[in-house]
Amino acid sequence: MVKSPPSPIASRKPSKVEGLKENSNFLREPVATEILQDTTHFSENAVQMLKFHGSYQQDNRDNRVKGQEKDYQFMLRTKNPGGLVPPQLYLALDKLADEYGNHTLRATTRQGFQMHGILKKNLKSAIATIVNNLGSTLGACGDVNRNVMAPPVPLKNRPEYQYAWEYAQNIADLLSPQTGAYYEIWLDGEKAISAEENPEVKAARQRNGNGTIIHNTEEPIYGTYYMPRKFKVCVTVPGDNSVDLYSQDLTLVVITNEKGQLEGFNVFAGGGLGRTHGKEETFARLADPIGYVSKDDVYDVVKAIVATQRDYGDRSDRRHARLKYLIHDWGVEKFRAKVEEYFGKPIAPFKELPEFKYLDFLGWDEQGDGKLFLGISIDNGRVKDEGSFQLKTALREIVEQFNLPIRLTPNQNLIFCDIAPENKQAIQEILNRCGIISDPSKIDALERLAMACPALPTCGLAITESERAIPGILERIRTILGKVGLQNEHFVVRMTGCPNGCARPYMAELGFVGSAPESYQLWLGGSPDQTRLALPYMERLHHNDLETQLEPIFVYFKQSRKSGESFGDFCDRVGFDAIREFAGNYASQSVAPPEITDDNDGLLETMGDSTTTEITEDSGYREVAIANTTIATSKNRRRVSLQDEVYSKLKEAATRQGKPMTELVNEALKAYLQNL
Ligand code: SRM
Ligand code: SF4
Repeated sequence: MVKSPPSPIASRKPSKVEGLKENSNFLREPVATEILQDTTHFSENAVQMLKFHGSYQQDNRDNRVKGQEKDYQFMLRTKNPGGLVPPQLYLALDKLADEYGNHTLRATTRQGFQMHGILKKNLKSAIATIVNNLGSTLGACGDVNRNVMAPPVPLKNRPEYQYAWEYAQNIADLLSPQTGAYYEIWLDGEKAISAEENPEVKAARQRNGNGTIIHNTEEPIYGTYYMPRKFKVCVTVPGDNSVDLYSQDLTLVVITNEKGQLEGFNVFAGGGLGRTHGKEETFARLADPIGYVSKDDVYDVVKAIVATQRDYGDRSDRRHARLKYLIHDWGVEKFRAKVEEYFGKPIAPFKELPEFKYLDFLGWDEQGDGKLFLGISIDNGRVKDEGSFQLKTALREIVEQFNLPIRLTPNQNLIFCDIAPENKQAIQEILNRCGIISDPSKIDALERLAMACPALPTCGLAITESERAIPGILERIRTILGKVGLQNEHFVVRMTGCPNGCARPYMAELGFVGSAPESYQLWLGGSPDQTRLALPYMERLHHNDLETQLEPIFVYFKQSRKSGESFGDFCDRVGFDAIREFAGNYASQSVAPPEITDDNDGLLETMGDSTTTEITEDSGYREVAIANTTIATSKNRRRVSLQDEVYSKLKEAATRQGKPMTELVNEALKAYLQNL
């Protein structure tokens, strides 16, 4: 029993966000007041509290113009335990993306959906629509338990997978904020009809396990101050690391007996990836094994871990507030001992587990009950229609016609579940018509395994490009591999626009972490199954230097790898000193410089803080790159010369409209060409 748990904000000077939580009346204010105001955006204080409701205030950074108001818009994130998206919710999201958003949906790295580009005036209607269609955004962001992850594959004949789904849902319910604020603000006080809560979960929430509960508040588990920081949980099964289990605050691994009956859970805690460049005291950390609990005790141990972090987590420095720092500072023994005080008994020793493997479940397969599932790869999670590639249309048609539930995967892909075999052909025809590849062996393996975070233009924290850059970077990596005779090689590449680690780059075999405009910190040595942290090999790799830097490493890999050894395992085994020495002595086999180096001797014009338009000067003519605005799509760029006079007018119009010049040129040309 914890005799007198400390007041969560008693220790050092609490951070500003702690004060905002205290004054929010359980997440109501200032959001409730400001949502009624006819403005384009919320105050800074309201923005902090809005996160708990599942929304971020953002602005389109491509459209920033000095001296003008930002192009404010909102991101909404759904919470889908185990990635489950019922068909009704999917259709509602698809429609909302067109009505209020930017016509795309984005499957996230934690099995949720994000929608970007929503205006403040439409936020209430969008959230209400989501809730009325069996979804929720409550607690998708903010200092609470985030979406609970679980392996997405619907293997109906593997009971451990069913338990993982069940407990992911139950733990999400257990730790869901109890405040009425969400329904008051977004649904005028009407609680949406949702499935009856599991009575066991309800009882567990109220049970006063040795100080885990805070009495007489709207939030029995969280109390007035909620958590010191975000808190991330996953539930998985032995051997299945589709969830990146070592990167979570709390991981439960289902343990069954020989008959497939649930016995209990192994518990890991203290994983987390966010860090800040140049601040050694922030770091990515793998979760530690803590022990084993029987199934009857699982809610109490979860509450005990949450209470330990709630009461002892750092509330003065948000950079040091995640559970990983508490465990790092205390050590596992002290942490376990404190958890046991809240838990009321010792935690049993960890049960032996088989090795964890990364699995992605793409393509057609049987789910073990006579039905089929279909895993579809989504590049960086972006569901959109573009030219002959009509993914958004295909997914909508499939859900409309066959009413299929979806499981989002932790790798930004999705799985259609419960497909009657007789519908396979019709579904395949829709995919073929919409240009969607369903056979995973036909997808480039680098692309299949890769992930990138959204970064520019929506993410306010992005230092450089990620989602828009990775296609070009992967293609260039593929070219280098081909050049050095590794054409069939593949490994896990992940990219983020800043060190926060949203696409979990520190677990990749080759990680790119935005460190300056157009530059990335390079991380090497993670394992193909995401069971080991990578390490920073290079602080700042300008994208132009990709070939020069990677070619020697790939050549060394080719020459010195053991049979069947993966790229990440190789880098980990030989170590960075050896790689650097080899690279230092390496005479280039002259990989052709990428087109972009030739392109880049022009002047880069920046709007706001993102590079948007590339222009070269040429005696009386200016050249404007006609394509997307990113470095990586440069291979798709075509250069067109404009007369000075036209160029000046274009520039003026772009400034006036707050749009990049490339966008205006593309719009104008499209309109003109249509009429030809
Ligand atoms: Fe993340 C902040 C996107 C998974 C670590 N993350 C953000 C914000 C909200 C930016 C902001 O604070 O202004 C990003 C919104 C960008 C945009 O325009 O949409 C953002 N994070 C994402 C998503 C959408 C990336 C994706 O490619 O899918 C993921 C949403 C998951 C979900 O559905 O809940 C996402 N973020 C992650 C993960 C991976 C995970 O959870 O498995 C991490 C690393 C794991 C971890 O938490 O340690 C992650 N995001 C962060 C951090 C750093 C946290 C830290 O401990 O330091 C921030 C910044 C912060 O919290 O201050 C952040
Ligand atoms: Fe934004 Fe950084 Fe997360 Fe990418 S990693 S979405 S740039 S916060």
